[in-house]
Amino acid sequence: MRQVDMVVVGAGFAGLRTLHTFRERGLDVAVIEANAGLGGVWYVNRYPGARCDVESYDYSLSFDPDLEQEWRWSERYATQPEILRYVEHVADRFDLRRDVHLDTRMTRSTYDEQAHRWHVETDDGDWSARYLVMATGQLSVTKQPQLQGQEDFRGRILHTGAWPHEHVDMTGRRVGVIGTGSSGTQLVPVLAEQASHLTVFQRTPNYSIPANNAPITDEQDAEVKATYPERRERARRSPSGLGFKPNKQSAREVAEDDRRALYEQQWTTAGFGFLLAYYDLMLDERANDTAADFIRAKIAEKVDDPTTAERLMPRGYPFGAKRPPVDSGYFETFNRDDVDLVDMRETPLERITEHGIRTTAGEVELDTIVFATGFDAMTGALLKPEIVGRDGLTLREHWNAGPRTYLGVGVAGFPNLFVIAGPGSPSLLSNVLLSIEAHVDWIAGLLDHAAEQGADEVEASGQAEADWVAHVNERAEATLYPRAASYYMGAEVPGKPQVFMPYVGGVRGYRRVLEKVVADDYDGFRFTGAREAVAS
Ligand code: N01
Repeated sequence: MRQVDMVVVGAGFAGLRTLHTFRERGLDVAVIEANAGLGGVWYVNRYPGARCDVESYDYSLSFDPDLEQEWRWSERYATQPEILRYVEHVADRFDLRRDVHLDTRMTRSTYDEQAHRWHVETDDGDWSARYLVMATGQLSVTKQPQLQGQEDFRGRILHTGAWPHEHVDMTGRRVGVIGTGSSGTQLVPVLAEQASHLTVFQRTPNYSIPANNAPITDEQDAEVKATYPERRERARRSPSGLGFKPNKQSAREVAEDDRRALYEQQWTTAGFGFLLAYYDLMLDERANDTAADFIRAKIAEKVDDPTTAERLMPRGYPFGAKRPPVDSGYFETFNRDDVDLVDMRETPLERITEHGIRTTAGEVELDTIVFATGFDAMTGALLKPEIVGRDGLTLREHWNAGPRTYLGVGVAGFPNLFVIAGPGSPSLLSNVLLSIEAHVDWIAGLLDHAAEQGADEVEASGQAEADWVAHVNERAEATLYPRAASYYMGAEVPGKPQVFMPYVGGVRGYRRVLEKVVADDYDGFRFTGAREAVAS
């Protein structure tokens, strides 16, 4: 069994940043990665049109000023290949590859209460480590629907989150896409250019915001790089980690013309930040309605056929309660003669057939079906391997009513296990790269504190965890977020506990919580094991 100080699971941004940080602090770190390459979700999520919906300058690592200065992003929203090149560059620049074990899947990890160490089992041998860090991402286990008749289909079935590495030529093919979240919304305009005919099967329409993507000019690049520290600080102090200053006005207290003018301006500039046009969009249903109405009117403007436009208009849940896609020409794609929309609420899918998809309105013949059906979000990758803590309790058992963490970082009963951007932290409600870095640095401080105490065991207390879970729920209940069947709520996987998982308190508010915990000597964590360790 190989002995290290820390095993990190996952070689995406979170895993690589963890490796770098703890190696710099003198720990012997091994990263276990199931994929054949670095990059986590960006390694597998390579469907045509895949790109980030956070601006490139913000969706990048901030720990090294030279790295910030030397990397040149080409577009406002980077494509998946560009992000992957960046990951590779970071790995080479900081010599990270030598501690990453690719093609290696963790299958089970068990905490040894005597030795205060994790026994990490993989399909390529075992490891023993003081610390186990789950850097497995929030959207890394794909949700593969099992539709009736799927095995009968003679064509090809693909998933956006597990796209083949070789080029997939869709030229002249009849393609069907199921799923209209961020992935589907990005994929559809690109596929429409290639396929001979595209049919989009929609279950729930989405409030998609235009990306207004554009190449980055040299002047813009120089401008950002001249003030990068300020930009980073703005992001850290903003609610979402995107640097947008929240508008302190209510959408309801402004004149209609002023509101429309602001929405117009946000629509053409802000991307995801549209959600922050007024502070109460996610707090007050009537405020939210003003934004939802604006977006529906935009859809009506963009889509020529009124019936299709009506079908594409989201209704019945608040704007933002499902993560809004950020698109480039999604709605306009339905003006093409070779693109059809099937509304599965009107004409439900009956089954997959040999030749395509049959709904109650008849059969659509297809050569390729693409599932853009998303992920088992936030808990999928954490519960896939078996993680066994104190007294033989598994994480799955501990989380059978939904994920329970202290601050999204620690789990009671699972000493020396840390989650990066886990449930109970801003995670998917934030610029996740910023949240990843904040967690890695915070855990570094936590382990320094443990070392100062002479403790070799750090564990969230059951009370601190229970209080935090209650706080996370209470904050979510005060918003409109729980009013949609979203993956934030665990609604994406049948049978998954319906609990609001990310922390809605914002990056800035969450950072204050973390600072307070530090000021209170890491209140809520137990530091133990020193005497036993010294004695043994
Ligand atoms: O997944 P989703 P995604 N039958 O869960 C439908 C990030 N991301 O891969 O809403 C029929 O959002 C489902 O319908 P419904 C980003 O955080 C980022 O698109 O459940 N339909 C929905 O339409 C994003 O939010 C980027 O009714 C089924 C869709 O499939 C997250 O990843 C790019 C179905 C799933 O949407 C996930 O996005 C891509 C079924 N059985 C992704 N099951 C960027 O950075 C599911 N659906 C831009």
